[in-house]
Amino acid sequence: MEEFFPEVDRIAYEGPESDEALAFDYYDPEEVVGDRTMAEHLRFSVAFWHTFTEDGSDPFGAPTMRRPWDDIEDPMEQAKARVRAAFEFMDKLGVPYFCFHDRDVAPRGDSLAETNENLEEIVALIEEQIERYDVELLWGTAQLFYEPKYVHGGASSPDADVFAHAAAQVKKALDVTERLDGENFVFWNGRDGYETLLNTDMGLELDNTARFLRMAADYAEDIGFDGQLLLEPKPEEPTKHQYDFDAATAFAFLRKYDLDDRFALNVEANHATLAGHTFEHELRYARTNGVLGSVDANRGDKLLGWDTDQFPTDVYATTLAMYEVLENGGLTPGGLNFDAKVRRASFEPIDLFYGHIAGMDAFARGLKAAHALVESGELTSFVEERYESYQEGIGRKIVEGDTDFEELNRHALDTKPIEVGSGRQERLESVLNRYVLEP
Ligand code: XUL
Ligand code: CO
Repeated sequence: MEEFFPEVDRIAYEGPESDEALAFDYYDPEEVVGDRTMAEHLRFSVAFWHTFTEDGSDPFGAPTMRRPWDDIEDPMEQAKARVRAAFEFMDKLGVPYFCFHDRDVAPRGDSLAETNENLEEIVALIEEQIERYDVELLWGTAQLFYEPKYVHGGASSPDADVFAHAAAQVKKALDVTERLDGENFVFWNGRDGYETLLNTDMGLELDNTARFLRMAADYAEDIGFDGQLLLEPKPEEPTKHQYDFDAATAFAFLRKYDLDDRFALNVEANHATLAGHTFEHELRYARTNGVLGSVDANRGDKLLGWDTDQFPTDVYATTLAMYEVLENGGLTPGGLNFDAKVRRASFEPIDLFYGHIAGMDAFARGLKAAHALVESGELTSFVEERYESYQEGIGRKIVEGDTDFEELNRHALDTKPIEVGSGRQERLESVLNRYVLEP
């Protein structure tokens, strides 16, 4: 068998005592945590684009990464080698899922029809690899942001021909996602936003975006795709103002256009940072509103104002994220997709393994800490007590919709003094520390 990563065997769980770097310290797929195994809780996925198409170039510098398939000149042969490498990689890593954009896996042709043919040919190979390995498709998506025609957006483009082209691309991407038994389909339409209001009809752009999503949902139904449809919020980059700014904005959009029963959200850590939120805020907002569908697991850098897409290695962040996931009852059919890339200076193929191992271990450890925290009930009992005034008396009447301003006014005039309790933030942070440090 062709080997793209001959220096790596299957990555095994060896525990924190082991000094083997190509092994998991905390991720043991079979270990049962609460009601399911770690693998079932975490549903890890490799992002095809970051792991198999990045070359380490940045606006100031040339590619730093030479991959084993880079010497293959024919674009289709190179694409096939990439796919085979991807499955070898995921198999060795023991990651059960992957995600891809249509244009990550197959080269563009001279026309949309030729591009579709290329995609079909590569998808046939992916299908074969899925059969052969224990790896499945978490989600597919259409890449509607690279080509110059998408300069003003896809669904929100001022040009109807671009809207139609974007629709054709999504149609095909849905077809192949269905063919590959994908469990979800993501819409991150990266240029659906604007640079300046001086040239923008915001109302039409929003209405058209909703029309686009509705037609996509209808088409998904027509072809029998019963996976989850997901919108991925991001506040900026590449456009200055993206319409799906954050979970709250995306949810309001879905509600306004009556799409909230068809779409859930794919929440990404780094996008939360860019929106000025914490990751757990975005997860909580989505969960509270019943639309937490899936997660792009990565990390940003608060000192940098762009989407750094780093591997998530901060155990506090993964603990708080997994707390939300557990309280959500899990993510299925969503998962934790590593929308993350190794740094430009981590250019060796082996770094791709180290990046994923670090992320998987951080989430495994976060899962255990979060599970212990949930089980202890230390946070929930505090929160319950904090709101207990709504259990009886005037509070109960408020939540039951059984009072009005006249009665509340009388209640306020009669209540003195009002005694409010401490929020105990520091105490609760030390509780959190205890679970993070000794899950
Ligand atoms: C861009 C981003 C995308 C989506 C899929 O910031 O996160 O990779 O996840 O298009
Ligand atoms: Co993403």
